[in-house]
Amino acid sequence: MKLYSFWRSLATFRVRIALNLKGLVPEEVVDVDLMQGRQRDPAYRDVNPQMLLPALLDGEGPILFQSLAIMEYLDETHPQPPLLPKPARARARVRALAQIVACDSHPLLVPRVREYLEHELKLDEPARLKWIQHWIGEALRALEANLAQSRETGRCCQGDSITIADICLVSQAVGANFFKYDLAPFPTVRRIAELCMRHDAFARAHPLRQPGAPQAA
Ligand SMILES: N[C@@H](CCC(=O)N[C@@H](CS)C(=O)NCC(=O)O)C(=O)O
Repeated sequence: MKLYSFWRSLATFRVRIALNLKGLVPEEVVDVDLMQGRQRDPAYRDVNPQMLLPALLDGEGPILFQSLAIMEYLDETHPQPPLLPKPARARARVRALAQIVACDSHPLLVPRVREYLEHELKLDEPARLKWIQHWIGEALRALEANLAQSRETGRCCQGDSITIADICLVSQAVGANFFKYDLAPFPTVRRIAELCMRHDAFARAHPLRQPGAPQAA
């Protein structure tokens, strides 16, 4: 396996957690520096025409992209431990919780959006931070309300086993931290994030533990 990665990428963080949980170690990790715009280099565009991280090459390919699709692929090809529950309703809930993060919040915070706000819409730094914090908060409020109300919630988002929803929740919590968003009003999110981060598979995947990362974000 070859993983295209960058320390700060929250979508790649999700895939790193899934790989770790499955006990999979890519033979090669290719660094694509998002801060220098390397995702737009022709060499990487040939790998993933969408010019986003992560991308994963498994064997001969074709290339895998989009973190949710990659995590489900890993779950299907390496079923133990499962990252989705068996019952259809529970699977739907796990996917829905994951999508609050990966489809409705995180895409609004990524470099291409921040660059558009800065260069096209001419928003200054405080306005850009306001944008980011708004969308982080929307997802945290939705997660907290669902998790706190639902009988399905256990030690993890869905019962007591780690699923794709927990992986996404952790990426949201770490992203909130990067952008100085206080998690105190979201006790259930915090509790699950803290529980997961005590797990080695999550801890080793943390953005700040990757090559090239600074001591603090
Ligand atoms: N929905 C995608 C999001 C991918 C994404 O936006 N990745 C970010 C890094 S976390 C990226 O590569 N951004 C580059 C850019 O915005 O130019 C996924 O979950 O994989």
